[in-house]
Amino acid sequence: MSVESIFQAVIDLNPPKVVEDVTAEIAAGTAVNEILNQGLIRAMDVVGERFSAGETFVPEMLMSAHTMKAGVEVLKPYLSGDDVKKVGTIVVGTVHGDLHDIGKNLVCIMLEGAGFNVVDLGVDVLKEKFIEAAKEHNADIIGLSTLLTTTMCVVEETVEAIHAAGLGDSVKILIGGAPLTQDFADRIGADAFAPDAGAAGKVARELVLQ
Ligand code: B1M
Repeated sequence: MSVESIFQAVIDLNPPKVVEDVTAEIAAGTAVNEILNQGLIRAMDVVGERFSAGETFVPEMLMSAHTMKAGVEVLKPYLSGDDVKKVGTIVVGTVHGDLHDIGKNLVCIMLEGAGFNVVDLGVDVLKEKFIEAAKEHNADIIGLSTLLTTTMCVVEETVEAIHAAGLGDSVKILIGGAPLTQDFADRIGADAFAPDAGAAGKVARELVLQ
């Protein structure tokens, strides 16, 4: 049992072993961030590299996602605190055309931990849906996630639509996901960029408390 064995169990596509090892590492007092970053997320990076190299295919990526989710479920109570006073509401989703949700789900967990009421719209979310949900829930922030370079333009279109709907003054826009950067956020007129789930919680708090 070790963080290394969690990493290996994700690579081996073995959810029961991931659950067993994550549970054991928590009991042994290993830092939750180490389990997440060095065990689970590092394994997804290896899966991605193998996919790029043509060594694995979509079914394996799908199974690796399922395996990682089993580990995240065990970690979830340790990532978000229940007793944090609510600081605001954030509507979050993966933009239209993109089905990746593991990173977005982690971001939602960390935002809850940072004190937000989180409205998770899921994946493949149309720009109109973000606007409608932000109005309905009187959101302070809209969070846009994407993992594909091909859907970066959809993030830009969604930001434009939010501004065109007149929400830009009352609702801040936070973006994140592997291909996105602070430069990209500045260029498209988003209010903030967060490189990872931990940073998303911190940046979102800064946006509403500033
Ligand atoms: Co896909 N996929 N995938 N995939 N997939 C990537 C992203 C890829 C990099 C793999 C590769 O080629 N190396 C590549 C994208 C290349 C590119 O665009 N440049 C890719 C591709 C090409 C594809 C398909 C096109 C493959 C195909 O069909 N030919 C297809 C696209 C389908 C679609 O979306 N329309 C596809 C499909 C899939 C699966 C469905 C099989 C599956 C996703 C299952 C799921 O999510 N439920 C999948 C997977 C698992 C991956 C990899 C292997 C893992 C993604 C992941 O979960 N990472 C991925 C390779 C990789 O990431 N290394 C890959 C772990 C996660 C914790 O990290 O999501 O980056 P991440 O989230 C981080 C940060 O980015 C940030 O915080 C998170 C936590 O710290 N963050 C935010 C994310 N959102 C944020 C929002 C914020 C703030 C921070 O504020 C709102």
